[in-house]
Amino acid sequence: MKVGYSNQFLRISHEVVDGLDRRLPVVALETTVLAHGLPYPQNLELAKEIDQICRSYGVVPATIGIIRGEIIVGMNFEEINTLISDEPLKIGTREIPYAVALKKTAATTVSATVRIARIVGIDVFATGGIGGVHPGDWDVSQDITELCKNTCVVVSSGCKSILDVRKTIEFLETFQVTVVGYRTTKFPIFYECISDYDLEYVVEHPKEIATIYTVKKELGIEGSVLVANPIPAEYAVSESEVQTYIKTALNECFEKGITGKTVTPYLLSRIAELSGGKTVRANAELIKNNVKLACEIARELAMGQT
Ligand code: PSU
Ligand code: MN
Repeated sequence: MKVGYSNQFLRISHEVVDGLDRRLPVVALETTVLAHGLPYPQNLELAKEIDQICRSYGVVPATIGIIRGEIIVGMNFEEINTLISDEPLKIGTREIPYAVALKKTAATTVSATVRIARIVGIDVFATGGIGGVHPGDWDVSQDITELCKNTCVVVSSGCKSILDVRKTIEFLETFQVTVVGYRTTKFPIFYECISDYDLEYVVEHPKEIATIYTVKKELGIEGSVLVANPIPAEYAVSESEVQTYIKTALNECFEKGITGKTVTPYLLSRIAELSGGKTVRANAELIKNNVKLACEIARELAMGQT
């Protein structure tokens, strides 16, 4: 398909088409974190705040999701509201064809969002945390395989400590994902900005990230640049505190027989309840912080093109 244009399965909003045509900075945003990661109405409020942040940077926001089989790039609030209220599926890249063909409503995870962003030609994507390697039986997120295949700048706050963080970092290496810490030498673990996991490659400025990405793209080295951007310290929740909530919630999963991809949404909602909303606030703040950095990178990339 021609980059930047809608087709029978995929509709790009006029604003995003215009942004891509004029080579304005555009940032892709996912919908799983809204639909499955945060409670209502905080998720809709966050969507509005993200939109405002993007606009304050002169960036076109491109929220991606699927409504009744139609892939939408550049969802408006009404569409976001429809999606989150419609008990959407949570889909990765491999489920995109299923959702479209069977006319499902679906929230896109990191993998599906990066793939759709690539299809339409968006280079920068902001999220909360990426999926990775789960502890225990084999369960490795498609996010990692997508990041190794498709070229995009992905700004995240690392991954949650409910994952096996060390194995996730090793998988990122095996699959040749370029990982850089933004002003940090530690791989962030979502709610907490410091961790026991060292990051070797550190950048200090959004322009450096834009250049790394441009080099990767120009040389044809497939795969993404994963930017590890820690939660602002004032909103961090200590890992020891988070661990107590996780322990309780995991025990409940075991007792209730909750497995597979419903585990993370269950853990997130229980951690939110057990922390009295503290983790929800942290989640929203780290996403906003990632959106800001993504906007700065997108602006640097756009400036480099002219
Ligand atoms: N981690 C979080 N919050 C999230 C997710 C992960 O801290 O909302 C979502 C993202 O959309 C991510 C997906 O791409 O979960 C990974 O799911 P799975 O492990 O099922 O691949
Ligand atoms: Mn999985």
